[in-house]
Amino acid sequence: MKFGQIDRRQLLQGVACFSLAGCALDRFVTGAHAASSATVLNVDSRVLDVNGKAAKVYGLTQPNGFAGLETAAGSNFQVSLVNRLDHDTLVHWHGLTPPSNQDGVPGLSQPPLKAKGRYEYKFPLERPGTYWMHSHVGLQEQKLLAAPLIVHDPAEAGLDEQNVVIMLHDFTHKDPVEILHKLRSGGNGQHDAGISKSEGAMPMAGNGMSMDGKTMDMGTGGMAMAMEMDLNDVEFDAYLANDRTLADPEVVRVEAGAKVRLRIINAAASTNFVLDLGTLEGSLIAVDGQPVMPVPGRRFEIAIAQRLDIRVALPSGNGGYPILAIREGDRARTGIYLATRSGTVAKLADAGAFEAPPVRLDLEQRLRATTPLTSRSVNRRLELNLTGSMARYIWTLNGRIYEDRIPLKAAKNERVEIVMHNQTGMAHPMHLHGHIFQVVALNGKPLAGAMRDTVIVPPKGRVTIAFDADNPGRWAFHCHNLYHMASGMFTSLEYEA
Ligand SMILES: [Cu+2]
Repeated sequence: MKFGQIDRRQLLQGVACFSLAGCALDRFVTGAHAASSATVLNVDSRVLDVNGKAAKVYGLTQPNGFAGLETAAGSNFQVSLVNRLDHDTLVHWHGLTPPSNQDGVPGLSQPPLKAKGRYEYKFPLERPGTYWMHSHVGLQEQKLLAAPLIVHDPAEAGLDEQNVVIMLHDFTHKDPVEILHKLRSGGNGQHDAGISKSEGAMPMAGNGMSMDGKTMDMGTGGMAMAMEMDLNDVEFDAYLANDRTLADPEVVRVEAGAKVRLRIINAAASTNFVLDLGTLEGSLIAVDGQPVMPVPGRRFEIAIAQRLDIRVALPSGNGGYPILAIREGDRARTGIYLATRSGTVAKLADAGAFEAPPVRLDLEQRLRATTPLTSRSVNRRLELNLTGSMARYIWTLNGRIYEDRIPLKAAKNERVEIVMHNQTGMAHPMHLHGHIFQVVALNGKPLAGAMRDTVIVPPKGRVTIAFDADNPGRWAFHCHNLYHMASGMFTSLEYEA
């Protein structure tokens, strides 16, 4: 699978492009943006070598092997999605705001795409940014059914800046269905099925409400009802950056002194990371594709499903620079290298000396949107309790699993505010489909925070988001930890007629 590292200078010089996406960008850069036909995206299976062991995973590629899609704002998103598998799939365009019936969520937006079937998608692309696409069917995302979706900004066409896309995954050789089954059978079977050994103590269980409204028991470890917070509930075999581990990392060639825009996508099923730029000084310029007031730094939190756009300026001499992603609460890491043509790269182990802290709201509280929501009064306030039980591995919203949900309601043109209150011992990266929201309060403290589509709500924390109800339909609203979502932490936002 080819990930698109487009050298914009090559494009500007008219050198033949080496990927379809590059060609699309070239058309855009040169202004000859002719009426285009749909880009074919094939969902297929493929074999990936992970640390010397073959794994059958999914792929989401154009016919030339290019992973995902690069296009430009101001054009149409026009895709022909082809299912080359022998079973159902469906792909969600994460961060885009399509009409509801093109959002790719089975049961809410459209039926699953049958084996050998094809869906056509077409809607205007207004917002540039770093987005991604992934399956919303079963646990397919864990088997890498995901790809980058980059929407370039026409206003940035002349920038002398190299785009480098980095897509992160957590990887397991096990069957994710088996992992989920073991999580749900709970308790002491954790050591043999890819389940983390790190959480011996019980976390606090939700708000005492189970999905059937009865008081929730604390499971076998109830007497030890510790306040301990859980970080990772699945042990993985590897962490990938653009499908590769640090044993065989991608090396992206750059000019000495080059300006680089990293577009980092956390496509992991169940892992929050801390991004580490090493000796490079970065400037965070966008989260989830939406611009923020620049935040300087070398380490940045990135929760499941979030994206970071970071500008770095390389030193003038030759060199190699690892860009790492470290699993929270752990030393395990993955990454790529930026390296000048004669710059050497020293191999790094897949575990470093630095244990990344838990991903919380440290970065979030520093973020300020460059284009916040307009100032207006809130028409509707909703409360969403993040509930559940680690012991029984049932994760819920307002005490209910998806099948028993009471949809959140909104009416067109309302300003809606949702207070999310996490009553569990795990962090939950919450994703609302079809809208870009603003983070307007953290633990009750107001801020003019980032515009986003995914925000982490830490254990016992409260995060308030606001958005304009401008995209009627039925929308998914869920925790983006795949195993939490599959266990019930999923509701919908539905517009009143
Ligand atoms: Cu969750």
